[in-house]
Amino acid sequence: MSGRFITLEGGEGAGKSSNLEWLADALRAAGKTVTVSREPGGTALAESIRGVLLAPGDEPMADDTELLLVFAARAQHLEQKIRPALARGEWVLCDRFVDATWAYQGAGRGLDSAAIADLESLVIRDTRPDMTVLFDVPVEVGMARAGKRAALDRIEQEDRAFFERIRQCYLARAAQEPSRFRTVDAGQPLGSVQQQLGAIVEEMLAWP
Ligand code: Z5A
Repeated sequence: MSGRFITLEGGEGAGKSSNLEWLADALRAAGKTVTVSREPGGTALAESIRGVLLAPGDEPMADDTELLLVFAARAQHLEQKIRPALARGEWVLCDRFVDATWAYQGAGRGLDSAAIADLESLVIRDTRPDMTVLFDVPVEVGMARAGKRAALDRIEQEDRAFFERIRQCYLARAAQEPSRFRTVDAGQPLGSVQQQLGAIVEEMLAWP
């Protein structure tokens, strides 16, 4: 038995969380057993690591610490949740995965690609997404949406240039791997975004 692994990616306020359950419901309506998760997080231990990663604090977090924590959470998530669900034949829908590390730690923080690639092969091995849906939104639109929240987390407090590098990295990765990525214009109203997602769900349901 082998399930399907779908990841959702995008910058701040792109609408991943808003559409995750919509996608899960569409797949369940077609008879699929769906596990919904997120990164960093997805298990109790990985959620604890998420808390450390995102909490603003007095002590600045070193970029390498951030990178290692992201992969520590991912290792736990893969081992305890993603691989077992895929082995049961389930469809795993995950809000962010390793493309976020390339975007945030790679393009955003400017960390060494070779280090990220090494950690990627150590932790992920052959558990790769079958499809990645990129929610693309102009940075100012996404930041305005996210800014309506009560408080910004540690990473959300970065500046516009940081988020622009992230957006460009995601778009470049989508262009490099067109067979895996589907890009949604997430600057549109929710109804239009879900219309685009509907076409993507149809495509998934046609998989052999
Ligand atoms: N991170 C990392 O650095 N490295 C990694 O490897 C991984 C993650 C995996 C937590 O992720 C942080 O971890 C994240 C990257 C970093 N950075 N930060 N900060 P997260 O996914 O949990 O957090 P997030 O990206 O900040 O979530 P978000 O800003 O909430 O984005 P979203 O889930 O895509 O958006 P949303 O919550 O669905 O929507 C935001 C608001 O916009 C909300 O009020 C909606 O009602 C509204 N919205 C959504 N869609 C629309 C449309 N179409 N029109 C109008 N309004 C809309």
